[in-house]
Amino acid sequence: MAANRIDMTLPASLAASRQGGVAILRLKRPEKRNALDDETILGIETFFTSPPDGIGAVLLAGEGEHFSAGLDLSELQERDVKQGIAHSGLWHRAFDKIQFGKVPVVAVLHGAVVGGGLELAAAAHVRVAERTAYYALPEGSRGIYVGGGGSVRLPRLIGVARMMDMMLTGRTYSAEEGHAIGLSTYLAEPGAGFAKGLDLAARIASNTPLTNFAVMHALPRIAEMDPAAGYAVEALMSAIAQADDEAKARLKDFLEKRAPKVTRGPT
Ligand code: 1HE
Repeated sequence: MAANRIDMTLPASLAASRQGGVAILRLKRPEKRNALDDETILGIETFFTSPPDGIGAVLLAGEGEHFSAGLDLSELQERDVKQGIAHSGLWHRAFDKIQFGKVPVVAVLHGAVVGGGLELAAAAHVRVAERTAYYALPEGSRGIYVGGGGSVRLPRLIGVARMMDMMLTGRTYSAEEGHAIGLSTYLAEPGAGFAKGLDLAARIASNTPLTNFAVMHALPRIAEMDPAAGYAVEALMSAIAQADDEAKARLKDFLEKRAPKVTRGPT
């Protein structure tokens, strides 16, 4: 299926297109290794605040040899404390629009996925890593600290101890190591990540919106609740989802042998 342009005012460092029910957002500043300047972060916020009508998932990818080199270090001039807090707040706002936005996001990772680039990837719901991907948090050696929600999201993916190690020692994880510790849930051969991500995004877009809402918004919150509160919210969410007409139609399709069975399938 051909990609269609999306009419949205975005900075030159981002390109949006659409393929069926999937919107594709590309980091498009390969000459700077997709370093994330303020304009790009604002563009990400714009895109995820109002994704195109009718899409059911977003695919996020980077152009060039790397997913993202993180914060644009050339913009890191002398900020005072107040400006630093505001800058971090901008990243938090933009990445929250990804994690708690309207539709699930699949990120395709390749080459450097470092610093703020890793924080961006961590805000997505599914991560596909090509075998060229590598992960690092060079903030430690640059005398700075993560500011794009990394302290909140990364320990939930890989644990506090591994993030501490990455920041204190500058440790780099390969694609395979990152996969083993939970930074990705799919590995792809070099150059094959985009097609894999698009396939996954199309599958996600074919779910009912209510189920995708529950997975994006209820699941991570339930996981943070005490178990008793979690059971209560889960019961409510499950009752709401199953009462939807689309859910009833899908269950009927299965019972009347029109729906596909669960197969071992490719991973
Ligand atoms: C950049 C950036 C950047 C490249 N900000 N300009 N992130 C880092 O500490 C990672 C810094 N970057 C690197 O380690 C390397 O550039 C890469 C491993 C990612 C890629 O290496 P390579 O050899 O392919 O590219 P390069 O020659 O290093 O860079 C090409 C150009 O991109 C060059 O500019 P040019 O004008 O000399 O051509 C680089 O200066 C530029 N460039 N990375 C600005 N990050 C919310 S808090 C988050 C905190 C962080 O993210 S800290 C981590 C920052």
